[in-house]
Amino acid sequence: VDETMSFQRTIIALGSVLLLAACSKQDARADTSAATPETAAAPATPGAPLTPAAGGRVIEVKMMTDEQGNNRYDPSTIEAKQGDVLRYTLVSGVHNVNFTVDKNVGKSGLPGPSALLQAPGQTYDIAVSFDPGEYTFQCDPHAALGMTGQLTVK
Ligand SMILES: [Cu+2]
Repeated sequence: VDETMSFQRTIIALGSVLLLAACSKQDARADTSAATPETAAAPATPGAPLTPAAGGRVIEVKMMTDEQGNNRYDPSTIEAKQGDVLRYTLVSGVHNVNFTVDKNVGKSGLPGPSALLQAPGQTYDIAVSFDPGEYTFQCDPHAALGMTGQLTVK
């Protein structure tokens, strides 16, 4: 009787080990497949040049400090559709772009604030991949001086 019991225990223990091994193998496979698309979609460097989706376009938004000393985006009102690319281009001054969370309550997929652009000609690309709706963006150092913009995503 003792021998039978111990044999049964061995079988049960062996079964558990095999089950564990099968589970951990499956987990590892699931992790790999989940991580791959995310890695591929994320640009290597935030703001790095992007290619619009098929049928999309690049929309250039100039960032400048004009002759009168006004800090502004040109244009400051933009319409875009998902798949387009917003290309913020520094013309003069030092500026950034930040889609303000407080003015975009409830919106998902907002890009984070960009770094300050300091070299004329420098660009910062943002893929229009967020929800259709109205968005507000600003230059953080000049927001109080009115350097803000509106984006409508169709
Ligand atoms: Cu600015």
